[in-house]
Amino acid sequence: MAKGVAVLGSSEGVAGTVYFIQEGDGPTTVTGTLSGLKPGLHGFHVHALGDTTNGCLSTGPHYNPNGKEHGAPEDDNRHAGDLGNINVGDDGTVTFSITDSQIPLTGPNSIIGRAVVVHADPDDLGKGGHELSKATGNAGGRVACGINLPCLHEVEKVVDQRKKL
Ligand SMILES: [Cu+2]
Ligand SMILES: [Zn+2]
Repeated sequence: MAKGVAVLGSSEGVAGTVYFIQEGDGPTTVTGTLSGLKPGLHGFHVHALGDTTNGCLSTGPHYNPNGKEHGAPEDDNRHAGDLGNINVGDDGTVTFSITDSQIPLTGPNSIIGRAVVVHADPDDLGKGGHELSKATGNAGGRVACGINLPCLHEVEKVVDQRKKL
């Protein structure tokens, strides 16, 4: 079993942790809890680069190893990193579970070391008719991000400590 964890932070008060688990060659399950978000839908993606040196901007575009267009998680023509939307409640928090077959944690297309990004606006899943729909889902700014790190024992301890801060 392969595991990853991303601790998400932002300058805008968004915080949370996202876990990734994959058994063998099966789909990857993504679970998480986030807080500090505006209620409603927010685009949720794996971006190509595990680089947050310039905040979420430096995480690059949606992870797209197969050269496809932006789409919905259930589409054939989608970026591997297209995980759709998360739906934030009136209290600004969301707990979610997503199962997806295009984001393995091992092998050449592994998303370990890549970034998870939450956007300000809903992802239109490529169908909004906006000039950005087929590239980004027109999901607006990047309000929080974190790097998906391999879930080793030492990493788990650091995550637990950061949660207590
Ligand atoms: Cu994104
Ligand atoms: Zn995309």
